[in-house]
Amino acid sequence: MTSDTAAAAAAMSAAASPASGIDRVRAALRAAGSASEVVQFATTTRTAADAAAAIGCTVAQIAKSLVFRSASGEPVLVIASGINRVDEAKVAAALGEPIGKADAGFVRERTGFAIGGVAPLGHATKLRIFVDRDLLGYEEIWAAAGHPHAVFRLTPAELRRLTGGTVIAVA
Ligand code: 5CA
Repeated sequence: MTSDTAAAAAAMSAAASPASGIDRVRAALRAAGSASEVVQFATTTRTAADAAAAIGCTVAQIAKSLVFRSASGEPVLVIASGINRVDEAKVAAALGEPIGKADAGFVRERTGFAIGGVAPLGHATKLRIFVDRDLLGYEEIWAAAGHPHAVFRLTPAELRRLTGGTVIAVA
């Protein structure tokens, strides 16, 4: 299978079965030796504000996973504090090439997750990852778990370890 075919298959299975995104996150957590548990809510956790309201934490403690597309067409994941607006110029400077917003199809194809449920790990393809340094200031943070009603709790140190992301100022 080519990597394009694999990405398309992962994207199709993510579309066909909402639970598969959560399963993929759980599997990635276990494979990395994390004991973090996925928590599902009846209410939506689609946005950082929704997630914070459901969890009962601050919006700043939500690690939102935003997908961008580099000028050369590669996926770039920026994991940012829920209160920060990502400055594309700062990410571009760290990456070494311009980035732009990714559309919903590109996000699904490259991560295997639908927007609103993009997790920081368990992706369908390899992504270049940057972590917002502001997230390091919290004892615990929460991230999407592959579905717009699912999240998991972790520490900033675990986020760095699980993603291998480069810590930068994104805002
Ligand atoms: N589950 C929550 C909190 S963990 C979550 O995923 N939040 S999020 O901020 O990471 O995801 C929502 C983000 O998806 C938005 O901030 C926005 O950047 C992006 N988004 C929303 N709609 C679209 C769209 N139509 N095309 C591309 N990106 C979109």
